[in-house]
Amino acid sequence: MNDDSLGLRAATGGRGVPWPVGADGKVVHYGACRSARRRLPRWHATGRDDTSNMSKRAIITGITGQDGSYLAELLLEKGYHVVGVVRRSSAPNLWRIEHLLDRIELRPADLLDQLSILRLIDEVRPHEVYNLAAMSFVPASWDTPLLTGEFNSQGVTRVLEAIRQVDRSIRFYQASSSEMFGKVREVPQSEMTPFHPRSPYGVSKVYGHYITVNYRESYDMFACSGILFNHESPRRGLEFVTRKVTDGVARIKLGLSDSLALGNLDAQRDWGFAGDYVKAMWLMLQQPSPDDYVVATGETHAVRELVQIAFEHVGLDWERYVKVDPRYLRPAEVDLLIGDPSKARQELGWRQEVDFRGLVTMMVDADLARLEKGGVPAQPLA
Ligand code: NAP
Ligand code: G4F
Repeated sequence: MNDDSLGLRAATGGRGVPWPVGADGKVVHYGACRSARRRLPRWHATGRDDTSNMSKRAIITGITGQDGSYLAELLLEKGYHVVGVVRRSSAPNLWRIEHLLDRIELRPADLLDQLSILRLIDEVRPHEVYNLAAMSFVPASWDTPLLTGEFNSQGVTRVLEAIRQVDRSIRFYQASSSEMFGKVREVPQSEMTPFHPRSPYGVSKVYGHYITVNYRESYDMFACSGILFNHESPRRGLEFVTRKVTDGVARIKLGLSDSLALGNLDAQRDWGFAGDYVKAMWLMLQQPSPDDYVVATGETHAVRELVQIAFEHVGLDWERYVKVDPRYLRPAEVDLLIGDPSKARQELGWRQEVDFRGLVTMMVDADLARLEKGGVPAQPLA
């Protein structure tokens, strides 16, 4: 498959990615044969110039998703050459990165296809790989539990294995999730809290987390797992509760709808802004050694509170519009999530900038603006 077969010619940068420059200012050559590649130093002994982002290349799997789009923006700001992974689909799904298409390179690969991942890593020779691609919607994981495992568990192994075979000095970020805590064993949840996942999604992410830890411990690879709590934005998929609520509120306000059907209003989540959270991903890969970090706000709010703030923001009383529909209840629920981000704050210097109310009102405003401009639901203008 080539870029053309995906209809991506216009969106795809040149294949001639620059070679990295070493600390001595000389171009680093990796050798043409596999045996030479195997002799490459590991991450702690690399001759690469890690102090300058100007020469760095990063691969983002899941670049068409919410986090991928914000991370691509961040890495471009830092001077990276950004390579985004897109999978074949019957219709392109590029709306979140449309504004970046002339500055990033898109390459075809799929987490289900080991050879495509191996070829990608071998051809791009990135300094950093951010593995954000996943089946990320929890309810869908009960409908497709095996496929969810293929994406979210074996998919991680495929990327790690490709890195191991091509160049173990490549730094790796795995998008782990607070869903792994599930039926929580302690409050708040930290890096030391045991996991008790409550969905096939949560179970699949536990595998992804531990295989990342295992490759770090087995092969001395710079592999980090970011245990991120819920993070949202105007680019969030419409099926997730925050976006469903803010889109619903905007529709009701504009007279396009007269009710909003939701599931469990009592569930509590630690919600932050995706734009803040991608900074933590990058910071993890800039540390002297690899580790795992919880990224969260340290606050929790019920879905009911999210609903109340969103309706209040447009001057409406939520109780007149919201209906509970049992179709949106889950076979097993995660009742309460609240993260302890102390380690990320102390070791990474990470801080959130957008608070919960700021996040909800930002999303309502963005949905109002989109709908007023006639934006279609699947392709928000934000
Ligand atoms: P998202 O918007 O659903 O994006 C998922 C991305 O994965 C999309 O780009 C999708 O591509 C891609 N993808 C899915 N299956 C793939 C495959 N087989 N091969 C290649 N790409 C594939 O998710 P997100 O909110 O940005 O989350 C990013 C990551 O963080 C996910 O791993 C998620 O599980 C994890 N996470 C998210 C949160 C959160 O609150 N957002 C919290 C913790 C962890 P298409 O466009 O082709 O569908
Ligand atoms: O927005 P949600 O669908 O997100 P959920 O299940 O917490 O998962 C998200 O966050 C995880 C991190 O903890 C990520 F790993 C995962 O990829 C995803 O990004 O649901 C949040 C809560 C749930 O308790 C759900 O039962 O909202 C409740 N809820 C109530 N009514 C609803 C609805 N959720 C959805 N999607 N739709 C409803 O109508």
